[in-house]
Amino acid sequence: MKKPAIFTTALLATCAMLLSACGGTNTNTATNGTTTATNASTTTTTTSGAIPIGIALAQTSNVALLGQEGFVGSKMAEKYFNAQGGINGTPIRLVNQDTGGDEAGAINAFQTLINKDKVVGIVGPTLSQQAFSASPIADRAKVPVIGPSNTAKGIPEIGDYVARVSAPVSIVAPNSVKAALKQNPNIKKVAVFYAQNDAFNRSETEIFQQTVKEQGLELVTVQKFQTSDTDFQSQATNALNLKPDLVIISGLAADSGNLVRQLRELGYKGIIIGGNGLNTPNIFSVCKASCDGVLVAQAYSPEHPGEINKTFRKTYVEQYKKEPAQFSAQSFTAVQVYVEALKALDKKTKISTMSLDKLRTELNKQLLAGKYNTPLGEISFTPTGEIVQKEFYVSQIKMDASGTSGKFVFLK
Ligand code: 1QQ
Repeated sequence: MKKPAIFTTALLATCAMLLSACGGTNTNTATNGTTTATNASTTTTTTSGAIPIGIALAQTSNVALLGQEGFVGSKMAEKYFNAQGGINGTPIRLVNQDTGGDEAGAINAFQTLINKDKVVGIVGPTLSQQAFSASPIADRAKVPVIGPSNTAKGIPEIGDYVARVSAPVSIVAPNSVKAALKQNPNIKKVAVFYAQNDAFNRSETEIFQQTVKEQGLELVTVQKFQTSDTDFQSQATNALNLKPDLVIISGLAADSGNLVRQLRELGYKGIIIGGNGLNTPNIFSVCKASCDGVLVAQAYSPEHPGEINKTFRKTYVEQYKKEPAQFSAQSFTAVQVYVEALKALDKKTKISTMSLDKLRTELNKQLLAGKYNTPLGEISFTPTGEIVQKEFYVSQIKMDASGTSGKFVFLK
């Protein structure tokens, strides 16, 4: 069976002349005779000839506190790389499908992007919890996926088509424990909290608990909660009765923010470490003044000296009047990987001559083979799709006196 070819030069020329015809039909026969699948509902893609990259992030639900930042980063990348000529002259076009906060939403978004929007690859989903359900679908369909913020153990191992630009908890999380010990070498007793209904949090807490033991600290209690919880009085009281000198929290944004606030309200004065779920300024409105002092390990620093990061940071600050967040930098990076891999592929074999199936397969091979100078620094991938990244950081939240706004201050 003949596979659908896309982006043929002939098709682009035909579409340029017959915009409405291209947008309104389901198949087009380009002048070179190849049958080209197009889709009436993705008219911009087909009429503009832009190369569609799928973005499947949480733009709604509680998880939007994390997903929106990813979305912003991907948008910035689209603008930036298209201004630089896209894929050797052909622009990219991001096709957004909101995943919401759960697995079903992520599965739907992935299926739509794969089958209806016919994207060449996907950036997403926001949570590891969603990735374990949705990414296998892309893998089976042989569509590349780059996880922009999935940090749980086992994500790249989902399949050959699944990679990530978000360094795993095993590499990132221990740094914050070491930073806490630097700030207070007298820490002995540690209380750990984690959201037990979320794959990333189960994975992160395992690393935190292991690090606590490796550092010779005493793990006095492990308290569990749900990502949907808002009241932590009983877990917080149980833990504080044991007089910990360090509290470590693995949750998502809203739940962790509320837990931080309630621990301070109950009188806890020691250091709090937040995991990756607290890695967003969006928690400031949840824990307000109580966010002050929370330590969060980072896989991105706005101060990274690379040229692309300087441009990324400057553009971001101009637009949003604050420093770029890790999730924005990671999504920008995920789009960048696609752009650079597509460019390299196109130089070897014109991608306009490839069927969509072939392009997806070749793109997957190409992206795993490349080296990229990104806002995260220089990165590459292991053959399984794990990110290889050099620099990691720890930040501390500094809230202003009113407790309404704050920032992540990077520790030296
Ligand atoms: C994961 C995470 C989340 C906190 C990212 C938004 O690290 O689910 O893996």
